[in-house]
Amino acid sequence: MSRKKIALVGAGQIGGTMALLATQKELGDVVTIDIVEGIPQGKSLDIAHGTAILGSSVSLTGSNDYAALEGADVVIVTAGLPRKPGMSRDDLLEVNFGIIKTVGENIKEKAPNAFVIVVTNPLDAMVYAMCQVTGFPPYKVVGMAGVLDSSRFASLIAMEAGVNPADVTCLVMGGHGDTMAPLIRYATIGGVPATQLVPLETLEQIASRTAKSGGEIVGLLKTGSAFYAPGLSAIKMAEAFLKDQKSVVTCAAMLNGEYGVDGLYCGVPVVLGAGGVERILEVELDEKEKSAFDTSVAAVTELTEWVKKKL
Ligand code: TXD
Repeated sequence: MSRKKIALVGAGQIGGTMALLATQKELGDVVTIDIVEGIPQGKSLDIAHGTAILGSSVSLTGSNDYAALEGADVVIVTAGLPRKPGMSRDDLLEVNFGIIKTVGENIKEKAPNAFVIVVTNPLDAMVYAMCQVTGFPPYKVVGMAGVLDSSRFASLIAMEAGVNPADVTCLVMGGHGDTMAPLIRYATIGGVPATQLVPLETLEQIASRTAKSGGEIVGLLKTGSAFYAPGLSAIKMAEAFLKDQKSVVTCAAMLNGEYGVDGLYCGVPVVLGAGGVERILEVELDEKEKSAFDTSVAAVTELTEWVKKKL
Protein backbone atom coordinates (compact mmCIF):
# COMPACT_ATOMS: atom_id res chain seq x y z
CA MET A 1 0.00 0.00 0.00
CA SER A 2 1.37 3.41 -0.92
CA ARG A 3 1.93 6.04 1.70
CA LYS A 4 -0.92 8.49 2.19
CA LYS A 5 -0.41 12.22 2.05
CA ILE A 6 -2.20 14.68 4.31
CA ALA A 7 -2.06 18.36 3.40
CA LEU A 8 -2.87 20.90 6.11
CA VAL A 9 -3.66 24.34 4.70
CA GLY A 10 -3.13 26.77 7.56
CA ALA A 11 -0.27 26.07 9.95
CA GLY A 12 -1.67 28.01 12.88
CA GLN A 13 -2.93 26.68 16.18
CA ILE A 14 -5.19 23.95 14.79
CA GLY A 15 -2.88 23.19 11.85
CA GLY A 16 0.10 22.61 14.16
CA THR A 17 -1.96 20.45 16.52
CA MET A 18 -3.18 18.32 13.61
CA ALA A 19 0.35 17.90 12.23
CA LEU A 20 1.44 16.47 15.59
CA LEU A 21 -1.61 14.19 15.89
CA ALA A 22 -1.31 12.88 12.31
CA THR A 23 2.38 12.15 12.96
CA GLN A 24 1.63 10.40 16.23
CA LYS A 25 -1.03 8.24 14.55
CA GLU A 26 1.16 7.66 11.47
CA LEU A 27 -1.78 8.51 9.20
CA GLY A 28 0.53 9.46 6.34
CA ASP A 29 3.13 12.00 5.32
CA VAL A 30 2.21 15.49 6.44
CA VAL A 31 2.67 18.72 4.53
CA THR A 32 1.65 22.03 6.10
CA ILE A 33 1.06 25.12 3.98
CA ASP A 34 0.71 28.70 5.21
CA ILE A 35 1.19 32.20 3.83
CA VAL A 36 3.47 33.17 6.70
CA GLU A 37 7.11 32.51 5.86
CA GLY A 38 8.79 30.11 8.29
CA ILE A 39 5.76 29.00 10.31
CA PRO A 40 4.91 25.79 8.39
CA GLN A 41 8.62 25.01 7.97
CA GLY A 42 9.36 25.64 11.65
CA LYS A 43 6.41 23.63 12.98
CA SER A 44 7.15 20.72 10.63
CA LEU A 45 10.80 20.62 11.68
CA ASP A 46 9.87 20.89 15.36
CA ILE A 47 7.52 17.87 15.10
CA ALA A 48 10.06 15.99 12.92
CA HIS A 49 12.57 16.41 15.76
CA GLY A 50 10.18 14.37 17.92
CA THR A 51 9.58 11.49 15.50
CA ALA A 52 12.39 9.45 17.08
CA ILE A 53 10.62 9.71 20.43
CA LEU A 54 7.22 8.98 18.87
CA GLY A 55 8.63 6.10 16.83
CA SER A 56 6.87 7.59 13.82
CA SER A 57 8.09 7.13 10.24
CA VAL A 58 6.08 10.09 8.96
CA SER A 59 7.87 12.64 6.82
CA LEU A 60 6.95 16.29 7.50
CA THR A 61 7.39 19.30 5.26
CA GLY A 62 6.32 22.92 5.50
CA SER A 63 5.73 25.19 2.53
CA ASN A 64 4.48 28.63 1.48
CA ASP A 65 3.54 27.31 -1.94
CA TYR A 66 0.20 25.69 -2.78
CA ALA A 67 2.12 23.42 -5.19
CA ALA A 68 2.80 21.30 -2.09
CA LEU A 69 -0.84 20.16 -2.28
CA GLU A 70 0.09 17.93 -5.22
CA GLY A 71 -1.06 14.34 -4.74
CA ALA A 72 -2.74 14.89 -1.36
CA ASP A 73 -5.27 12.23 -0.34
CA VAL A 74 -6.76 14.44 2.36
CA VAL A 75 -6.67 18.22 2.62
CA ILE A 76 -7.70 19.85 5.90
CA VAL A 77 -8.29 23.58 5.68
CA THR A 78 -7.93 25.86 8.70
CA ALA A 79 -6.63 28.85 6.74
CA GLY A 80 -8.32 32.01 7.89
CA LEU A 81 -8.75 34.24 10.88
CA PRO A 82 -9.90 32.93 14.26
CA ARG A 83 -12.25 34.78 16.63
CA LYS A 84 -11.18 37.36 19.16
CA PRO A 85 -13.21 38.14 22.31
CA GLY A 86 -16.48 39.86 21.43
CA MET A 87 -16.55 38.44 17.89
CA SER A 88 -19.07 35.90 16.65
CA ARG A 89 -18.10 33.19 14.18
CA ASP A 90 -20.22 35.02 11.60
CA ASP A 91 -18.05 38.15 11.90
CA LEU A 92 -15.34 36.21 10.05
CA LEU A 93 -17.50 35.67 6.96
CA GLU A 94 -16.09 38.16 4.46
CA VAL A 95 -12.37 37.80 5.11
CA ASN A 96 -12.43 34.02 5.45
CA PHE A 97 -14.55 33.62 2.31
CA GLY A 98 -11.78 35.31 0.28
CA ILE A 99 -9.22 32.92 1.75
CA ILE A 100 -11.37 29.82 1.13
CA LYS A 101 -11.83 30.87 -2.48
CA THR A 102 -8.08 31.05 -3.10
CA VAL A 103 -7.40 27.82 -1.24
CA GLY A 104 -10.27 26.02 -3.03
CA GLU A 105 -9.05 27.03 -6.48
CA ASN A 106 -5.62 25.62 -5.63
CA ILE A 107 -7.03 22.36 -4.26
CA LYS A 108 -9.08 21.94 -7.43
CA GLU A 109 -6.00 22.36 -9.59
CA LYS A 110 -3.38 20.49 -7.55
CA ALA A 111 -5.25 17.84 -5.57
CA PRO A 112 -8.32 17.02 -7.68
CA ASN A 113 -8.88 13.64 -6.01
CA ALA A 114 -8.56 14.76 -2.41
CA PHE A 115 -11.09 14.38 0.38
CA VAL A 116 -11.47 17.90 1.78
CA ILE A 117 -12.27 18.73 5.40
CA VAL A 118 -13.01 22.42 6.07
CA VAL A 119 -12.51 23.78 9.58
CA THR A 120 -12.47 27.54 8.92
CA ASN A 121 -15.36 29.59 10.37
CA PRO A 122 -18.16 30.41 9.81
CA LEU A 123 -18.03 26.70 9.16
CA ASP A 124 -21.21 25.77 7.31
CA ALA A 125 -20.98 28.68 4.86
CA MET A 126 -17.24 28.10 4.28
CA VAL A 127 -17.67 24.41 3.46
CA TYR A 128 -20.48 25.32 1.06
CA ALA A 129 -18.09 27.79 -0.63
CA MET A 130 -15.35 25.14 -0.81
CA CYS A 131 -17.67 22.65 -2.49
CA GLN A 132 -18.73 25.21 -5.10
CA VAL A 133 -15.22 26.54 -5.78
CA THR A 134 -13.64 23.10 -6.18
CA GLY A 135 -16.62 21.64 -8.01
CA PHE A 136 -15.91 18.39 -6.14
CA PRO A 137 -18.84 16.05 -5.43
CA PRO A 138 -20.40 16.98 -2.07
CA TYR A 139 -19.54 13.59 -0.53
CA LYS A 140 -15.85 14.54 -0.86
CA VAL A 141 -16.15 17.95 0.84
CA VAL A 142 -17.20 18.09 4.50
CA GLY A 143 -17.02 20.46 7.41
CA MET A 144 -15.71 19.72 10.88
CA ALA A 145 -17.91 20.95 13.71
CA GLY A 146 -20.30 18.25 14.91
CA VAL A 147 -17.51 15.93 16.05
CA LEU A 148 -16.20 18.76 18.22
CA ASP A 149 -19.59 19.95 19.48
CA SER A 150 -20.68 16.37 20.28
CA SER A 151 -17.39 15.70 22.08
CA ARG A 152 -17.78 18.90 24.10
CA PHE A 153 -21.32 17.83 25.11
CA ALA A 154 -20.16 14.29 25.98
CA SER A 155 -17.11 15.44 27.93
CA LEU A 156 -19.13 17.92 29.99
CA ILE A 157 -21.74 15.22 30.79
CA ALA A 158 -18.94 12.82 31.79
CA MET A 159 -17.45 15.44 34.15
CA GLU A 160 -20.87 15.98 35.76
CA ALA A 161 -21.67 12.26 36.06
CA GLY A 162 -18.14 11.29 37.16
CA VAL A 163 -17.78 8.67 34.41
CA ASN A 164 -15.32 7.89 31.65
CA PRO A 165 -15.95 10.29 28.72
CA ALA A 166 -15.37 7.34 26.38
CA ASP A 167 -18.63 5.85 27.66
CA VAL A 168 -20.71 8.90 26.78
CA THR A 169 -22.16 9.36 23.31
CA CYS A 170 -23.85 12.55 22.17
CA LEU A 171 -25.39 14.10 19.11
CA VAL A 172 -25.25 17.82 18.35
CA MET A 173 -26.93 18.78 15.09
CA GLY A 174 -27.39 21.95 13.06
CA GLY A 175 -24.96 24.70 12.18
CA HIS A 176 -21.73 25.39 14.06
CA GLY A 177 -23.01 28.61 15.58
CA ASP A 178 -24.78 29.78 18.70
CA THR A 179 -27.96 28.11 17.42
CA MET A 180 -26.50 24.58 17.29
CA ALA A 181 -28.83 21.91 18.67
CA PRO A 182 -27.40 19.54 21.34
CA LEU A 183 -29.96 16.72 21.56
CA ILE A 184 -30.39 15.68 25.19
CA ARG A 185 -32.70 12.79 24.30
CA TYR A 186 -29.90 11.12 22.31
CA ALA A 187 -27.18 11.46 24.97
CA THR A 188 -26.26 8.07 26.44
CA ILE A 189 -23.96 6.92 29.23
CA GLY A 190 -22.88 3.32 28.68
CA GLY A 191 -25.88 2.84 26.41
CA VAL A 192 -28.31 4.16 29.06
CA PRO A 193 -30.20 7.39 28.26
CA ALA A 194 -28.37 10.17 30.16
CA THR A 195 -31.77 11.47 31.31
CA GLN A 196 -32.01 8.38 33.59
CA LEU A 197 -28.70 9.15 35.30
CA VAL A 198 -28.37 12.97 35.34
CA PRO A 199 -31.19 15.41 36.26
CA LEU A 200 -32.83 16.96 33.18
CA GLU A 201 -32.20 20.48 34.46
CA THR A 202 -28.46 19.75 34.69
CA LEU A 203 -28.44 18.30 31.18
CA GLU A 204 -30.18 21.41 29.90
CA GLN A 205 -27.50 23.60 31.52
CA ILE A 206 -24.78 21.43 29.96
CA ALA A 207 -26.44 21.64 26.55
CA SER A 208 -26.52 25.41 26.78
CA ARG A 209 -22.85 25.52 27.92
CA THR A 210 -21.93 23.24 24.99
CA ALA A 211 -23.40 25.69 22.47
CA LYS A 212 -21.36 28.47 24.08
CA SER A 213 -18.16 26.44 24.62
CA GLY A 214 -16.28 27.98 21.70
CA GLY A 215 -16.95 31.46 23.10
CA GLU A 216 -15.95 30.29 26.60
CA ILE A 217 -12.53 29.27 25.29
CA VAL A 218 -12.13 32.49 23.28
CA GLY A 219 -12.90 34.45 26.45
CA LEU A 220 -10.24 32.54 28.40
CA LEU A 221 -7.50 32.53 25.75
CA LYS A 222 -8.16 36.11 24.58
CA THR A 223 -5.73 35.77 21.64
CA GLY A 224 -7.54 33.14 19.54
CA SER A 225 -9.97 30.26 19.66
CA ALA A 226 -9.94 26.60 20.72
CA PHE A 227 -7.45 24.35 18.97
CA TYR A 228 -6.68 21.10 20.81
CA ALA A 229 -10.19 19.59 20.67
CA PRO A 230 -10.80 21.00 17.16
CA GLY A 231 -7.52 19.40 16.01
CA LEU A 232 -8.49 16.05 17.53
CA SER A 233 -11.91 16.26 15.85
CA ALA A 234 -10.62 16.96 12.33
CA ILE A 235 -8.00 14.21 12.61
CA LYS A 236 -10.69 11.75 13.72
CA MET A 237 -12.53 12.54 10.48
CA ALA A 238 -9.38 12.18 8.35
CA GLU A 239 -8.68 8.83 10.00
CA ALA A 240 -12.23 7.60 9.31
CA PHE A 241 -11.68 8.35 5.61
CA LEU A 242 -8.12 7.01 5.32
CA LYS A 243 -8.89 3.78 7.21
CA ASP A 244 -12.39 3.35 5.76
CA GLN A 245 -13.73 3.13 9.31
CA LYS A 246 -17.42 3.74 8.48
CA SER A 247 -17.49 5.98 11.55
CA VAL A 248 -20.78 7.50 12.59
CA VAL A 249 -19.93 11.13 13.19
CA THR A 250 -21.72 14.42 12.90
CA CYS A 251 -20.28 16.74 10.30
CA ALA A 252 -21.41 19.50 7.97
CA ALA A 253 -22.66 17.64 4.92
CA MET A 254 -24.61 18.76 1.86
CA LEU A 255 -28.30 18.06 2.39
CA ASN A 256 -30.44 17.14 -0.56
CA GLY A 257 -33.90 16.84 0.90
CA GLU A 258 -32.83 15.16 4.15
CA TYR A 259 -34.45 16.81 7.19
CA GLY A 260 -36.49 18.87 4.73
CA VAL A 261 -33.40 20.87 3.69
CA ASP A 262 -32.18 21.23 0.13
CA GLY A 263 -28.83 22.45 -1.21
CA LEU A 264 -27.35 23.51 2.11
CA TYR A 265 -24.41 22.33 4.24
CA CYS A 266 -25.44 21.66 7.81
CA GLY A 267 -24.40 19.40 10.72
CA VAL A 268 -26.02 15.97 10.56
CA PRO A 269 -24.93 12.43 11.51
CA VAL A 270 -23.21 10.64 8.63
CA VAL A 271 -21.24 7.47 7.90
CA LEU A 272 -17.67 8.44 7.04
CA GLY A 273 -15.47 5.98 5.14
CA ALA A 274 -13.25 5.66 2.10
CA GLY A 275 -16.11 6.98 -0.04
CA GLY A 276 -16.22 10.18 2.03
CA VAL A 277 -19.77 10.84 3.23
CA GLU A 278 -21.17 7.41 2.41
CA ARG A 279 -24.58 7.95 3.98
CA ILE A 280 -26.52 10.65 5.74
CA LEU A 281 -28.43 9.26 8.71
CA GLU A 282 -31.90 10.63 9.25
CA VAL A 283 -32.72 10.37 12.93
CA GLU A 284 -36.17 11.03 14.29
CA LEU A 285 -36.62 14.48 15.81
CA ASP A 286 -39.51 15.40 18.08
CA GLU A 287 -41.24 18.76 17.72
CA LYS A 288 -38.90 20.67 20.05
CA GLU A 289 -35.77 19.14 18.48
CA LYS A 290 -37.00 19.83 14.96
CA SER A 291 -37.73 23.42 15.86
CA ALA A 292 -34.19 23.87 17.32
CA PHE A 293 -32.71 22.30 14.18
CA ASP A 294 -34.82 24.52 11.92
CA THR A 295 -33.73 27.65 13.80
CA SER A 296 -30.12 26.63 13.24
CA VAL A 297 -30.78 25.90 9.56
CA ALA A 298 -32.25 29.39 9.19
CA ALA A 299 -29.03 30.93 10.56
CA VAL A 300 -26.91 28.82 8.18
CA THR A 301 -29.17 29.73 5.24
CA GLU A 302 -28.58 33.44 5.84
CA LEU A 303 -24.77 33.07 5.68
CA THR A 304 -24.91 30.65 2.76
CA GLU A 305 -27.09 33.08 0.77
CA TRP A 306 -24.37 35.72 1.24
CA VAL A 307 -21.79 33.25 -0.12
CA LYS A 308 -24.00 32.32 -3.10
CA LYS A 309 -24.11 35.98 -4.16
CA LYS A 310 -20.31 36.25 -4.05
CA LEU A 311 -19.54 33.05 -5.96
O1 TXD B 1 -15.27 23.60 14.90
C1 TXD B 1 -14.73 24.32 14.13
N1 TXD B 1 -14.97 24.21 12.84
C2 TXD B 1 -13.74 25.32 14.59
C3 TXD B 1 -13.31 26.33 13.66
C4 TXD B 1 -13.22 25.29 15.91
C5 TXD B 1 -12.26 26.18 16.28
C6 TXD B 1 -11.72 27.19 15.39
N2 TXD B 1 -12.35 27.24 14.13
C7 TXD B 1 -11.83 28.11 13.05
O2 TXD B 1 -10.66 27.50 12.48
C8 TXD B 1 -11.35 29.47 13.47
O3 TXD B 1 -12.42 30.36 13.66
C9 TXD B 1 -10.49 29.84 12.26
O4 TXD B 1 -11.30 30.31 11.21
C10 TXD B 1 -9.87 28.49 11.86
C11 TXD B 1 -8.39 28.32 12.23
O5 TXD B 1 -8.22 28.47 13.60
P1 TXD B 1 -6.75 28.56 14.24
O6 TXD B 1 -6.91 28.72 15.70
O7 TXD B 1 -5.89 27.48 13.73
O8 TXD B 1 -6.27 29.96 13.63
P2 TXD B 1 -4.77 30.50 13.42
O9 TXD B 1 -3.87 29.99 14.50
O10 TXD B 1 -4.86 31.97 13.23
O11 TXD B 1 -4.32 29.80 12.05
C12 TXD B 1 -4.82 30.18 10.82
C13 TXD B 1 -3.66 30.16 9.87
C14 TXD B 1 -2.62 31.26 10.13
O12 TXD B 1 -1.35 30.67 10.38
C15 TXD B 1 -2.64 32.08 8.85
O13 TXD B 1 -1.35 32.60 8.49
C16 TXD B 1 -3.11 31.05 7.84
O14 TXD B 1 -4.14 30.36 8.54
N3 TXD B 1 -3.63 31.61 6.60
C17 TXD B 1 -3.44 30.98 5.41
N4 TXD B 1 -2.81 29.83 5.09
C18 TXD B 1 -2.78 29.47 3.79
N5 TXD B 1 -3.35 30.18 2.81
C19 TXD B 1 -4.01 31.35 3.09
N6 TXD B 1 -4.57 32.06 2.10
C20 TXD B 1 -4.05 31.80 4.43
N7 TXD B 1 -4.60 32.87 5.06
C21 TXD B 1 -4.33 32.74 6.38
